[in-house]
Amino acid sequence: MRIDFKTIEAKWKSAWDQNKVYQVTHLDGKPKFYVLDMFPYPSGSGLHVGHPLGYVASDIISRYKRMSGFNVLHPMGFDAFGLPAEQYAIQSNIHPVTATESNISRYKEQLSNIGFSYDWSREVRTCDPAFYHWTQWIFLQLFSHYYDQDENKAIAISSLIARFQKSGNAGINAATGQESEFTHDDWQRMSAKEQDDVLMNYRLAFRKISYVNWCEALGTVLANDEVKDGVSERGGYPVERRAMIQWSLRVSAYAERLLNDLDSLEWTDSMKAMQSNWIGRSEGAQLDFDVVESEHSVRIFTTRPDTIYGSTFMVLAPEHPLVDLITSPELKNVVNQYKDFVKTRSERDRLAGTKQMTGAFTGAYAANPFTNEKIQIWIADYVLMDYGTGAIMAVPGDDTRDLAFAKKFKLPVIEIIERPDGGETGDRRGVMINSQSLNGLSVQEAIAKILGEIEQRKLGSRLVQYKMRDAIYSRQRYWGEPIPIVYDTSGVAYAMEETKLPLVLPDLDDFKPGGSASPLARVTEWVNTPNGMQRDTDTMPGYAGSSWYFLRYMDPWNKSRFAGKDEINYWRDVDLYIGGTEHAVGHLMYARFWHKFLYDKGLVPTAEPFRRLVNQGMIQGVIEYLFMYKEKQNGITKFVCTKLIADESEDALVRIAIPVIFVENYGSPDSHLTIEGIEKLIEWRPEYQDAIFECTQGTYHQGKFTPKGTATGSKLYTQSEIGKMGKRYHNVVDPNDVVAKYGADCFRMYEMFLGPLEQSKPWDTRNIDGVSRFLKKFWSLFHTDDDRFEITDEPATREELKILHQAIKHVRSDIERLSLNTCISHFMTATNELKKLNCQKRAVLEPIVLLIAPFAPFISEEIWELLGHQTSVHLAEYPEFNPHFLVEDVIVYPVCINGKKRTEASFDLNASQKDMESTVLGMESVQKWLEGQSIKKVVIVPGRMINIVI
Ligand code: ANZ
Repeated sequence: MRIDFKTIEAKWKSAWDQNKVYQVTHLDGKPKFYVLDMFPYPSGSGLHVGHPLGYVASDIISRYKRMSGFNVLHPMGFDAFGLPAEQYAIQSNIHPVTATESNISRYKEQLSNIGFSYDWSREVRTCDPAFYHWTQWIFLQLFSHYYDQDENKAIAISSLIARFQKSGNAGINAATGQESEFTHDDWQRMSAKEQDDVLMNYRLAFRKISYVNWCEALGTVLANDEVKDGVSERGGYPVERRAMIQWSLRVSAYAERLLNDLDSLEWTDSMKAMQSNWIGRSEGAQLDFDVVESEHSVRIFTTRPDTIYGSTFMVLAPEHPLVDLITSPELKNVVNQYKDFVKTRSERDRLAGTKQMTGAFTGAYAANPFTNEKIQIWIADYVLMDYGTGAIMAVPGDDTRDLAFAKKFKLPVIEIIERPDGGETGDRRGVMINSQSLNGLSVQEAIAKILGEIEQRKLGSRLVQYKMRDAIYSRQRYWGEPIPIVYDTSGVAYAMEETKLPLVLPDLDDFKPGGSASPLARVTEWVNTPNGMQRDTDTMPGYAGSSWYFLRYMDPWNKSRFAGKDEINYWRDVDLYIGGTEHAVGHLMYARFWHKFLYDKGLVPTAEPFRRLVNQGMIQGVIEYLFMYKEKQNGITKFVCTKLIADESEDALVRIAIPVIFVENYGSPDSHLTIEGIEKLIEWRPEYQDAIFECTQGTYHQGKFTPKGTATGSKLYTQSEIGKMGKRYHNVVDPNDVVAKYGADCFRMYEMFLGPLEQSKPWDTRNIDGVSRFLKKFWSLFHTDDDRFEITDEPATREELKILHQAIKHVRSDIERLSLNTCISHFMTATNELKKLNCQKRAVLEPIVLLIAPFAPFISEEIWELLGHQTSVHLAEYPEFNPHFLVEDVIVYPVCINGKKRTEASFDLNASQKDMESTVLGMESVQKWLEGQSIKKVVIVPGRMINIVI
């Protein structure tokens, strides 16, 4: 038995294309169902078997819903702008346009091999001007709106300007960075540039000086979620904090709604938790501490105002504007040195823990407003400038970081809480002590009481803070959407005229990053507009296009709008979104924010874009790690290889996840490392160019690895681990290879069979043969041993129908739960059972083909045609489950003639013997045995058998 899957796949791929089987329109009249995959960025390495895991699942659901009477929108496209695409272009020295184009072709070829039911006519590419026209347009809408906290929505900036003209900014309750108040007179007196600066403090897309993650090697600013462990996520290059003028999006204005609306979503609890932690709502108070012998005061944010009697010093963020104003002259040098040190610290380092506290005393003092005690003002990197007010009252009595800091710098500690047994610092349990009016109260009571006092004495006010930052929106790179803003000679920013969009990215030969200015700044003829303005030269970040692409799929051809009203009102939102957890915050947060903004403008009908979200697990591969000790000698890094010993001190040991290529003993604890392994390390980390590699009996020196000794010597020690699959780990499996060997249906089913969708699991081809054998067996239900298609129109027996309906019941309920691996098991069981019965009946097998069609689209389509159908199986109706066939009180009786089984008959458990007898005698399959014979008697053994004696 052989399935010629290559021919079958080629035939149906082109037939589906030609007949537009998967194309949809919003005018269909059926209920809609929108199934979306997180679209890929087309990297140079193509897809590996891990990528399609989610795509296969969403395709099964799409096909199932389509066959269940829904009009299914199932599109695909490419997130083609952004750093990865550009890095690839730079590395391969191919222009991003060309590289992106060819990467997309490769992806499409790989995807089409797997038989997905995408409506390719709706494909979008974020780097296509027809698409980014609308990315730019939405950006301009954000630019021309502010967030009104009284109305709780975005409002046009023109109405804000009208209010400024009338009464200044008094009484305006907006999400803003504007601190000072101004009157209508002040407003009128401001220059155009000053007014522009004020408006920037209100706009939802705005420019300001921000502390950003600057990556010199990549030549751009990175978002927080693009930085991991102080280095860039892509490439692992060092990142430093730098103050730069940048575009940002005021996501924080939507923090409360982004948090509250999580309740309405069908997402996993862990995804919701990640979102709400990122938003990070904290209730507390802000209050002012006067700086002694100065006109300044320091405003702090605290979630624990109850601890104020224990505040024994203050800490400002080193970037705090007050630092220069209050530092005493003799400490200026120390303070400035410390500030320089902090510039090299990533935000992650700064929040890393209490082990290595650093800081500097400013020489200034503040007065604790409740005790009037004079306390020292310090600066330290554990206080961040862009959270709260950038300053804290330090309470070493109930805060671990403040305590570690106090211990290190010998600052006073006052115990303010008597903790119960087992109580811990900061757990908010216990009774207040040493706190005057608060003594004896619980933490909660004390917070309530002191808040009242703070407000009554006008020392401060209640404040809700969000950890979520405004998203930096500028990149100093070439491969992104140009920002459609122009500046006049005084630097005032203007939105480009909407009718002039899209602002097309100029075609540059030299697109490499250079310093802190974007490559676009080099194109003076593009920068200078005919009417004497200058264009913004930054581009938008990678997440711009992905923040709204799902709306474009609804109407990708629209030239006058981001998508037509009717189309949006029909498709509304995404019913099922499948993608990786790596987007738990970044993409999903930005997309929700853009959507809410569009919702405020009445441009989309729902407040949330993705109703149900499912995260597929990762398919993992085997990674080899190399263990080495790193030590510096005379300025040269030296790596000494050794076996990993569990209790080695972590500081000396570097575990470098390098792509090691093995020639022998693959995967054993002491595999050999080849010279290629070392070369890969240097390619990855050129700064180790001159490092010396030493191992027990071999040396690696300046580009040469000279094994010494015998064949058993010269080993570097490695360890295998299950981890990510990726080019950099040399463990990629190309789906094309699997499809070529086993066929697309087998590939799809095998990916699902690996385990529950949400779980991560290693790619392990050992069991793929099992799935392949199953498909052959399934095929053999319809074929004779010599491969002839053969099917009968005989009526199905009760037993066969039971197998069928058991399968329908389980598969239907498992699909709905997205438990796709168990569906495969049900197919296997049903196939085995029907094979045993030698069932070749259309009445049973035809519904089974329908049932399996979403999983194995090619084979099922081929068999469907062989069964005589002229239209696609994928447009047929999904089989319905009939409980009648599973009712166990129906008994299938073997009907025997003179003790020999000739046929079967089903009867209710409580059917009368008389009825059974007459029914059996009337059956065609019985009568042919009775012809010309006389019946002696009919013996019925209830529940067991019927025997006709002749
Ligand atoms: C006094 C205090 C006493 C605090 C105490 C905590 C415990 P969450 O809950 O994360 O919002 N803080 C405020 N602004 C900060 C900044 N810019 N950088 C670093 N830390 C900052 O944390 C709020 C608490 O973190 C605030 O409450 C403040 O320390 C600190 F027993 O004030 B607390």
